[in-house]
Amino acid sequence: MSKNITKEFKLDLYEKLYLSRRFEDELQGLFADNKVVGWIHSNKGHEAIGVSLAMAMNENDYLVPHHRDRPAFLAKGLSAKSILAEIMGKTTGVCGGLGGELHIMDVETKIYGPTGVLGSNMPIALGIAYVNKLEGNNNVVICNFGEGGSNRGSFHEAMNMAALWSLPIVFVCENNRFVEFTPVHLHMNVEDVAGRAAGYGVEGVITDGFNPIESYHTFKKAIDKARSGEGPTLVEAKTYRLDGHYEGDPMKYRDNKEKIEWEKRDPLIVFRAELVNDSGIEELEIEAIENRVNQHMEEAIEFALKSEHPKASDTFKNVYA
Ligand SMILES: Cc1ncc(C[n+]2csc(CCOP(=O)(O)OP(=O)(O)O)c2C)c(N)n1
Repeated sequence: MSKNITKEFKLDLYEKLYLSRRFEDELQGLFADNKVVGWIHSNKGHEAIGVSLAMAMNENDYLVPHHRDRPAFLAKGLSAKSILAEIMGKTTGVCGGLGGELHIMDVETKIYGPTGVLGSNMPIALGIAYVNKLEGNNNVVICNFGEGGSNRGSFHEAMNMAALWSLPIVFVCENNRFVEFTPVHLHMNVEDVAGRAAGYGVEGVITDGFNPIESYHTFKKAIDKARSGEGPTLVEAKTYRLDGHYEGDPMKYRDNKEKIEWEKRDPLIVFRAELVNDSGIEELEIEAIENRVNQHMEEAIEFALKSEHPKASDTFKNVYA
């Protein structure tokens, strides 16, 4: 059963959404100041998916994410400090600064991935789900990917085996309508990734990835189903990538009118307005949350900036093969 959506729940959700957005704003600023090692891929437009998903999970559930899942990392309890320091290549980062943006891994919060190879997280998620089933430990695995990732062979293999073995796994496709610089209709002949689930005898559902409450209910239902032994679900969360593929992408391939229409539905604006207009929450209460998050981000930035880069002699630390 889904949790009741209380005022506290909504405020907690908003705090996590706001933290996710502020994190991206600050990260983009640090990138512009040349403080970041490597590329970054903005999550703007994915916040409602990541946050509602993490809130629908149990603490011991596993997240095997893709490259736009920082909102889920933050909402699952990985600190802004340790993510930021990692992306800036500092020793205080969650992987000691050696993983960078694309390899955020944390055993404590059960975040396993992502990797730089699209779709390579799917067999990993499948393996963890298989172990969970053998151990009978009741933990569910969430495997995230984009609609581009769903075109890979690993998607077919993972869906097939997960269905066959009725594994405790939920596949989450974050369909943001672009694969790098290519709009969705130029790389797929179907409108809905969820429809692909039927080919494996799996339930496929669509949720509005700009609506955090609807997404929360959808994810919770799929996770509860997996936990109760009824097998996998493919959830397609429809969203829109509000920024470029990576920072610095001039986005010449996209229709600006379309972008403006989606921006009007931005959950950071719409959900916030709903809190005030429909849930009777005081503007001051929301501002207090925002101030707290802003302060938290300032501390995270200071922490990451002051932290050290790894030494050259640390290059092969924790390297086993
Ligand atoms: C196997 C593989 N092919 C190509 C790439 C290059 N690449 C990195 S991100 C990306 C776009 C992925 O699109 P999607 O899966 O829809 O996720 P999104 O970036 O839109 O969130 C591509 C093609 C890669 N990393 N791995």
